[in-house]
Amino acid sequence: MRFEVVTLFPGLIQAYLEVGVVGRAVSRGLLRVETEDPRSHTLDVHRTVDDRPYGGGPGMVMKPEPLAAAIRAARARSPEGSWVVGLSARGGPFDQAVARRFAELPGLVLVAGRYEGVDQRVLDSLVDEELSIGDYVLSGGELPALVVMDVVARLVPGVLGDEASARQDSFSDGLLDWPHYTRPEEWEGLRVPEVLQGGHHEEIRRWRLKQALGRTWQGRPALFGQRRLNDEERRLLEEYCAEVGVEPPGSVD
Ligand code: 4GO
Repeated sequence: MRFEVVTLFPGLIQAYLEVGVVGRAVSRGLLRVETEDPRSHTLDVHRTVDDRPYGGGPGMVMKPEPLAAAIRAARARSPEGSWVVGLSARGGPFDQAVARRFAELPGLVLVAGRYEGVDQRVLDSLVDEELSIGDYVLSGGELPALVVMDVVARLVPGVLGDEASARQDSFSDGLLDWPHYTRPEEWEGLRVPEVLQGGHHEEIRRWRLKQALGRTWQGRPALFGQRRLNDEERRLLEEYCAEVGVEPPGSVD
């Protein structure tokens, strides 16, 4: 899979690519990430990429010509069928389902704006979809671009190890994670749950599923909107609710 990031700060993107799961995927050739800087497409001596907003008001707007040239350069390097995504607080919500759709594409061009935003005509002409990573305002689209890249990269075959990728599409899907523990067995008077120390794989599987179900129900009940529970899951969730004293979900069929 190929990512192109259009950004005035390519160093931000490059730094992230040197570490961790994504960094390893790049060095193993599973992902290819390139950047395109609109400033390299300016023609004036000051290398101007922004200008004052029509209609007045504070702040500056990314001017169309260098940004459009950068998007076109990135798109020209991208395989046929790649998708151009703008990162913006007014975009649609980016979530795991959008990431799964993107993971099927040959390439993504991520457009990270700065200042107050991007000239609307560039969005209208060159951007296929605008996405937001959450309801807050950032100073630039680079962090959202990295978020999208990281989430999508983890879905590319081979990027995660077998175990981690199996987990990603097993029952944990659509649920919050279960609690994790490592040594020491007791830390500041707090003990690791007994069940995790026994090596009874079936009991451990049930405990984790129960925790994931219970914590999702407690913290993010709306996530159950899209998810049907099987008999085992319903029973485990009822057990969890009884143990912590919260109301279980009403009978859903
Ligand atoms: C994306 C971009 C927030 C998001 C952004 C978000 N703020 N919630 N700011 O995904 C153009 C100039 C947009 C700054 C950018």
